[in-house]
Amino acid sequence: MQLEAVRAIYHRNLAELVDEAHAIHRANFRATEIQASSLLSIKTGGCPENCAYCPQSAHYETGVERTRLMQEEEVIEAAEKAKEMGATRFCMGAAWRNVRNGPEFDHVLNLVRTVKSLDLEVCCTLGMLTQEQAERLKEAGLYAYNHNIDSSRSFYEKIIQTRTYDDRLQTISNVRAAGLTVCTGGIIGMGETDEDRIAFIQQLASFDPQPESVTVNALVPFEGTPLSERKQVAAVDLVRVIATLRLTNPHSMIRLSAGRLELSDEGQFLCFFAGANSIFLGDKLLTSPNPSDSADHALLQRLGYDLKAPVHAAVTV
Ligand code: SAM
Ligand code: DTB
Ligand code: SF4
Repeated sequence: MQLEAVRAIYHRNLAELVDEAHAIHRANFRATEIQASSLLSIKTGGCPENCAYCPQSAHYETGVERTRLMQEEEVIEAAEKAKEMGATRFCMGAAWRNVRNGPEFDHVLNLVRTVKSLDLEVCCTLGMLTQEQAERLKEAGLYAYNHNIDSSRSFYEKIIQTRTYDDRLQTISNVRAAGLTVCTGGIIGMGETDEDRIAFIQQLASFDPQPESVTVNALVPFEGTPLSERKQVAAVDLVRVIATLRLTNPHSMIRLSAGRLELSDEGQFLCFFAGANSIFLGDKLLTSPNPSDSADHALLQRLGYDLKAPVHAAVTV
C-alpha cells in the first residue's frame, strides 16, 4: 500500500473512518470477542540499548531494578495465573539487545517448552535474533515473536541510536523465515507527527505476509527517560491510528497494549470499536502497571465483550 493511500485513510473524518473500520472488523472477526495475553518480564533492566522511552535501558536512571533471568518455578506460577485470568497467550520479555547462544538462551528454550505444555500460546520478546535462533525457538514450541518497529523510519532515529530500523526489519524477517507468527507494532505519543504515524502504519501494512498481530502502545512516560515529560496521547488520536490500522491490516489482531491505565472506559471502548481486539491482562506489563484483571473483566462484561477461548476449547468431542 502506498503512503498516499494510507494518508487518505488516516485523515478521513473520524466518524466515517471508525464506521468503516468497524465494518471491516465485523467482517473479519467475531467483533464481540477480545483475546487476552499476559506478559512476564523474565529478565528486567540493564539493557544496553538507548530506546528513549524505555525504563529498562541502562542509559537512564529510572529506578527499575535489574534482575537475573527468572527461574522456571516462578515462570510456571505466572503462566498458571495468566491462564486462570483467561489469557490464551503468555509472552515472556527480556531486556536484551539481542539473543546470544549459550546457557541463558537454553534456559529460555526450556521456559518455552514448559509454558507450551500448559496449553498456552507462547510468545517471546528478547530483542534481535538470527534466523537460526528463531528456528530453535520454533522447535521448542514458540508460537509468536514480538519485535516492534516502534515508529516511522525517520522518527526511529530520533528515539534510538544504538541500532537501526533495518536491524529491526531484519529480525522480523528472520522470525518470519523460521515459520513463527509475527507480532510487531509501536508506540504512539512519543512526539511523532501525523506523517510519522502514517509512515509507521504503511510499514506495518507492507509486510508480506502482514503480521498476525499488531501491537499499539500509548507511551507510558517514565521518570528518568528522555521522554518523561511527554503528554498523555489523546484517546481520539489512538482511535484514529487503530481505525487506520484496521483498514490497512484487515486480518491482523490489534493489541491495545501499554497505556490502558490512563485511558478512560470510553477511550478503551472506542479503541475496541475501531478494531482493537486484544489486550494484556494482569496488573503489570513488563515494569509498568496495568489495570487489574478484575477491573478488566468487569469492564469487558459491562461492554458485553467475551474473552476469546483457547483454540482447543472450541473443539467439541
Ligand atoms: N528488548 C526487547 C525489544 O526491545 O524488542 C523486548 C522488550 S521491549 C520493552 C518491548 C516493547 O515495549 C518496545 O519495543 C516498546 O515498543 C514497548 N515499550 C517499552 N517501553 C515503553 C513505554 N514506556 N511506553 C510504551 N511502550 C513501551
Ligand atoms: C509491546 O508492544 N508492548 C508490550 C509487549 N510488546 C512486550 C510491552 C509494553 C511495555 C510497557 C513498559 C513496561 O511495562 O516496562
Ligand atoms: Fe532494551 Fe527493549 Fe527497552 Fe530498548 S525497548 S531499552 S531494547 S528493553
